[in-house]
Amino acid sequence: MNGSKHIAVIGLGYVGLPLALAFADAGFVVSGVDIRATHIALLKQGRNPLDKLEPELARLIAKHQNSGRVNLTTDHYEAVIGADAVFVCVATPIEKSGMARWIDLGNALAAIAPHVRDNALVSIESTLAPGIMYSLVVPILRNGRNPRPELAIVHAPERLTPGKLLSNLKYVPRVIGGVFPGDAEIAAPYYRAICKAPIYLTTAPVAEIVKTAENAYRDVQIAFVNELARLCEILGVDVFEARNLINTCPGRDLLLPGPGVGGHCLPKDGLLLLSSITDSAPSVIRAARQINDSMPALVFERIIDLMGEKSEKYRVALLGLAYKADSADTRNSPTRQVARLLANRYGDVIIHDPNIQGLDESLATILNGVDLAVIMVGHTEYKQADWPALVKRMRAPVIFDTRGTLKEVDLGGGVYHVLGNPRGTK
Ligand code: SAJ
Repeated sequence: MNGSKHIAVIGLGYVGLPLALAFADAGFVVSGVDIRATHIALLKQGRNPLDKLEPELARLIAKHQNSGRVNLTTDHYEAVIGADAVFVCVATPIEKSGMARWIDLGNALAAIAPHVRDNALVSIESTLAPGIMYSLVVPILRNGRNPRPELAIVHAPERLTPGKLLSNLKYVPRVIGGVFPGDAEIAAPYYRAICKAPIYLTTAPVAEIVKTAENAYRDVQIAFVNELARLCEILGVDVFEARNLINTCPGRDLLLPGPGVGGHCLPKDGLLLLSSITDSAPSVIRAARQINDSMPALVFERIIDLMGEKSEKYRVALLGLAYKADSADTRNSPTRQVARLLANRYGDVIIHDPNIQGLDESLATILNGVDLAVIMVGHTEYKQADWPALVKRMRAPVIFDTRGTLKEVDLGGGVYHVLGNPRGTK
């Protein structure tokens, strides 16, 4: 399959934008639509509205600004009219109440349904709760006609990580779940045109489970090691040392404990997976959410303990606002929660992040006169910093490491505490 095909991408965020650019780069004619006029305006100027740490994304935006292969619009009709395939990439978030919000997806589908041409493919890349393809997506797309043979509909859930959007698209295997027999086979050549990894064909309900369960599983794994960290705190055992030794046993791959689970996917996908469960049976997925959500408060308590009596006058610096290492993405950042708890109690709190404009002063400036530096994210810059020089600038050279990032680093006499070991100093 090649560029003689015209595709439309609905929603140009973390998922839709790299997808649209990958198709354009593979020679397809692409129409991209987003309801955010400012977002479209930035893209039309050749500017990258997303992850500043992904240079390849910026390069492709600039490359296709005038390539004639990418048309950007806020008008759904203009985007989908005549398209051979439509890829729906709108966000499907969870409300504060814990309920999934389907309104954005529903609105996007309703906006395109009357205009998608007969025999076109519609692929839903947005993460869905089990059952949503049949209960929401197909009825809206049907819009008074039979979806088959007039439309092929699949769920091909995205598997992208900020910072690696384009390489994930190319090298991470894809799962395509068809609504009717034959639909997944119609979608496969489109994905083969942009993805070098294996492509697995299945049914829509299986694809719904696969996507939400792969992230729920990761959340549960992180919760396990976070629970272990909490236990080790009580027992005075170094959780990072214990973890390394546990992982010497074949088949044990404990993830890393930390100050909580942020990002767009992990905090919500387990809840989406559970959303059709109405009974109150015990749930390891729900328990994992509670454990991971409790971590910022645990970090806050440790900070209070470390500040001790002098806490009112202490200056604390939280190092890292991104939700994970070497990223500039702050969605659901655990650091924000710790900062809020600290601010409620003491007022100002210093936050640093080398990847975020406005928070990227030098560590030497940030740590000047600080009593406690808290490593919230394992950014490479923190691993590679000249700590013996930095601790000299601190008023009290105390470092609390919630990620184990500095365990092997020379701190030049700084007092080191690590999450999961209250007595853990170097
Ligand atoms: N985290 C830990 N300990 C770990 C790993 C992660 O505390 O050992 C925390 C991170 O700091 C972060 C959160 O969990 O706050 C999520 O981290 P993540 O590495 O899982 O990254 P995400 O949220 O970007 O997850 C994405 C997922 N991809 C999609 O949803 C398409 C996930 O399935 C991938 O496994 C992950 O990227 C990845 O490995 O890059």
